[in-house]
Amino acid sequence: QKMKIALRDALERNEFELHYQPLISLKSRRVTGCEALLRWRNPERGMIAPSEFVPIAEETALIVAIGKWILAEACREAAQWPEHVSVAVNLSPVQFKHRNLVNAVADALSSSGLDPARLQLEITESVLLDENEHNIQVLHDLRSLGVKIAMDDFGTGYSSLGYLRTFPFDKIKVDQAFVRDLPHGKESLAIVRAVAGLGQSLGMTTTIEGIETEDQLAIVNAEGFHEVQGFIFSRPVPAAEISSLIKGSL
Ligand code: G
Ligand code: G
Ligand code: MN
Ligand code: NA
Repeated sequence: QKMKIALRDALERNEFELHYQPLISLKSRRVTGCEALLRWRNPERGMIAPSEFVPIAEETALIVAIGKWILAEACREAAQWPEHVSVAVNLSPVQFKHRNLVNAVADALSSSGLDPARLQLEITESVLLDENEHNIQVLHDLRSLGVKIAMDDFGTGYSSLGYLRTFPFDKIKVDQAFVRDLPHGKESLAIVRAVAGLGQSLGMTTTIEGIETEDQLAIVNAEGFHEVQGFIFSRPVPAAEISSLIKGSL
């Protein structure tokens, strides 16, 4: 309850901010997008990571209001980037339970003027786990706005493959768990290879996250991934720093 009040105050006092981590095209070696990642700058406790407060924001449904702010802020920021750069926003399953998600996305697009094709919404399979039919309808409604839909943390759930049949995702993001033990993990390599092939056959963009070393980068490049994200290129940075990362050659 205390935390709920603190989170509501934080939203009112404008203590949330978005950091951005670049996504790099392996073909052009340019930044093609940035993932928005939520941070809470608390006057007393300093910067607080989302793992510490997003679960509480979800339990209390405050994530709906915070999520609306995130969408508006990310679109406003991205409208100032070069046109070839997209913005990726994480959606919580709780946001799908509330009718206003499609409106929140439409409002963020219209007030920022951002081309809808430059907004990517990242969902995890938990969105498809329950409320299946309602949520799939919402995904279709969202896509009717012209935005792209990505399946995040691919491979960590228990039915990731099955969900690829329930909705035609634009992008699959392979979870960093499969990168961690590369280049030596034979099983991880086999899985990463299979997902790259799967993405090609299904016509989905393949992204892999958590790339930290040159060895890992060489492998995912050889396996034909379209896009990578990871500390090897950049950690998430404040909005003020992302523009120069986008312009600079990585
Ligand atoms: O940036 P960091 O690695 O600390 O993010 C940890 C987790 O927090 C991410 O895996 C993501 O699920 C969640 N998260 C970060 N930003 C957002 C956001 O804007 N909205 C939602 N719903 N979750 C977020
Ligand atoms: O769950 P989601 O994929 O939305 O969250 C991405 C999270 O992964 C962010 O919290 C981000 O900080 C983290 N991340 C991004 N790149 C790397 C990386 O190369 N290594 C590690 N350990 N974490 C990463
Ligand atoms: Mn994500
Ligand atoms: Na992820």
